[in-house]
Amino acid sequence: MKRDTSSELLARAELCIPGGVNSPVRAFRGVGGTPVFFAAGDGAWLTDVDGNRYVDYVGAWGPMLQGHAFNPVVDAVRDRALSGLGFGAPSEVEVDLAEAIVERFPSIDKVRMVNSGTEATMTAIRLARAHTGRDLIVKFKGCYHGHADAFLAQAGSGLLTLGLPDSPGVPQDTAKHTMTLPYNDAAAAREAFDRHGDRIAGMIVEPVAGNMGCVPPAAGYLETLRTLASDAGAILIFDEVITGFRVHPGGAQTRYGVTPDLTTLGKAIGGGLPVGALGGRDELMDQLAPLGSVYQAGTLSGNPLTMSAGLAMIGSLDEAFYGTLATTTERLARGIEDCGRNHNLAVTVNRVCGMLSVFFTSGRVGNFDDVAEADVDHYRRFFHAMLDANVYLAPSAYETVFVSGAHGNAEVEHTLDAVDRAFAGLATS
Ligand code: HOZ
Repeated sequence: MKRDTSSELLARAELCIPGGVNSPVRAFRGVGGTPVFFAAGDGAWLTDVDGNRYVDYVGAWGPMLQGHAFNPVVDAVRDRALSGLGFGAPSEVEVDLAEAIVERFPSIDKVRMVNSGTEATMTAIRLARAHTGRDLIVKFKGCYHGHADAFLAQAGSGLLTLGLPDSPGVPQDTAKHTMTLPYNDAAAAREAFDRHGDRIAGMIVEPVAGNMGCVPPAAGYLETLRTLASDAGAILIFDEVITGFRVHPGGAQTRYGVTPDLTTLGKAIGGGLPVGALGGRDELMDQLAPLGSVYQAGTLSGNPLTMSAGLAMIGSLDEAFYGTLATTTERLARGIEDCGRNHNLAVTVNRVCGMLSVFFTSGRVGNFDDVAEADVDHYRRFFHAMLDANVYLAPSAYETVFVSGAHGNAEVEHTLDAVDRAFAGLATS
């Protein structure tokens, strides 16, 4: 397959953009080779600048729940754009989207819009610290909460892809206030709270981890975190930037029945445009300026184009959508497991509605240590075999496959056929 135009664009990009990309995982350092530059997306398909077409499982890293160029979202953005791109002042559509979120998330009385997941998580821990008068933040190894200083210890996503333990430039004085625990390990969490509970301001977790691949919570784990935080007077923050509106209309918190104090959202609520949000009960949210003294602000926050896109997206997510998304995810997961068995390959496929991950290892993958056992070289070869068979997966063994409502029978069959051939190649080499 020819990708000459992508190569030419990369050469140009490398002269004016660090690494040629605006977010590091896109550079293909985790899998080798040249990043593909895309020209267009429609439904479950992407078209690259050389005219090749791929079934897309990145979905812009999550927001494209209905596939690319979804008509209701495109129409909403086009209509809104004709009335002005932004005012830096309140507009009705911000209220509409906030109401739609509050209606679906029982833990959220109020929501503040920001422009990225990173802004949302930064604000969440500021609020937790202000509310408790404590400094310590607990996070989990392999979870990723954006690139603010406090979160760059043993983080997932790009840091795992590039093999970086954390980032230079984070002051020791900041890093010392972050404690990192193993994910899905209730005993480790209990021990940390026994020893440091009265110093912990907040605990932030991806209720389904999506940045070390997809790693669902063990039974009872989220409940344990809830109890520990409540008993210690600490704030429990669910980072639902990925899972919000994907695994359930009310997020992972509704799916698993565990209520956090604060929730961060992003991706789907912007319909594909840049967005983040922070929500929680009144008592906490009213501490944000202008009602309270916890400062947070943003010129582009609540941008009407973004709000319109998000509202159209959320409005399209009915029961039938979630039924289809769950079925498609399960068909893909089982199909990949079957291919693994047929070719005698050690493969574990984790999944939760709309998310799945293929780990080249046998046995359960429940935390980062299990993820690290998987064969990354197999993933690299799998990725390229799939790419050459017109299937675009995340260019990293540590990201999630995102399924959308636009993935139908034809896409599933095309994908499983490609997996079968890719696994045959892995098995014989
Ligand atoms: N950190 C993002 C995935 N978890 C990657 C974002 C991007 O490259 O667009």
